[in-house]
Amino acid sequence: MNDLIDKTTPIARFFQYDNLDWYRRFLLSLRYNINPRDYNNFADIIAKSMNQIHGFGAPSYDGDDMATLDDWARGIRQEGYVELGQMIDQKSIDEILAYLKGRKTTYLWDKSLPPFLPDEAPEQVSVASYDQTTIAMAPHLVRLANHPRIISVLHRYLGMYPSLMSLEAFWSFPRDQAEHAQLFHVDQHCYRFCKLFLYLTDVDEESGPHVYVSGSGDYAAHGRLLKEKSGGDPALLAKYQELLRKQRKTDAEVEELFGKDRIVTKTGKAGTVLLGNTGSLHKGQLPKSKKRLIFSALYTMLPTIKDEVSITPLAHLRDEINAAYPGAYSNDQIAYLNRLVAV
Ligand SMILES: O=C(O)CCC(=O)C(=O)O
Ligand SMILES: [Fe+2]
Repeated sequence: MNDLIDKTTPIARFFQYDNLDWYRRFLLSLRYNINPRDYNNFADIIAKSMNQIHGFGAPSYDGDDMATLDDWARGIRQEGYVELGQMIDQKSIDEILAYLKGRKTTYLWDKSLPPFLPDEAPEQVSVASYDQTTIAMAPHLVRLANHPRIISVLHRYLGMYPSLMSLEAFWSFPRDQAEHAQLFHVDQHCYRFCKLFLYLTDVDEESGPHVYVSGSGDYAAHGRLLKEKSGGDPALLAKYQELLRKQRKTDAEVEELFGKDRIVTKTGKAGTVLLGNTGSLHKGQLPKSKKRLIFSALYTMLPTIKDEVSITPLAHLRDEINAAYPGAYSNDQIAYLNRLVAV
């Protein structure tokens, strides 16, 4: 089939139909060539295709909050975030904190800095993060990330079975200057995706609550907003377009464009769970006087392709999920759900 191709040229290997690297490149360039305002349509196409390929039905969840599941999924679609309340009790929080005690962290935004204990974080470190293996082996966390209530909401929201793509847990410290994810930004993990956030410490205004801009994840609505805000003034339109494009935005810029009313600050007791489309504008507010520990799990439709996958062997996981949520999943579903973080 490839006889006509000069196999000595560097490009030749890409003509081979079984070249995985070619598909990888194709999917990645597709990602960057699709305009974000078309993500929703494309996500529907992916969901349909994946459902055909995998043939998974919805997780069989029979909690007494079935109607609420639809409301939550709609909330993620429309506002971007929903709060699921306290899903982990204090005893479990204490067990997680006891497990993490004495384990080292790294500076989330400069991995060249050697690991340190969170209590001994250097002054320039604003956010200290545990590695994914440490988090995957912690008590309760992966089990929570597999909770049928959460998976059922995400199944409704994504239109297909979610994949857990990564696990994070990090301390944010009171410092002088907000940086990186402490400034308003949007994440771009997939055509449609969602993050679970679990507060592991009590979070009030002093301890860096998570903040998001309601409805800002609806990219198709941005055109209308820009038109409305600029009132037909081309210079103003250009200014707001540029502002939307910027990777990080100041609080003042976000207030000017979206209005103060749409900015939502999520305080909550340890154990509080949020589900959020972090394709919405969001940030972790810089803590004022108290440090904050948060766990997050990222769920996508597809592997993110460009991000590295870190897989932890967790031999007990299937039994643990089956025991915690009897009848909720088939073993294939458990394997699929966790395949990018654990085997
Ligand atoms: O620290 C936070 O609350 C926000 C972190 C963030 O931007 C994210 O996890 O996507
Ligand atoms: Fe983010």
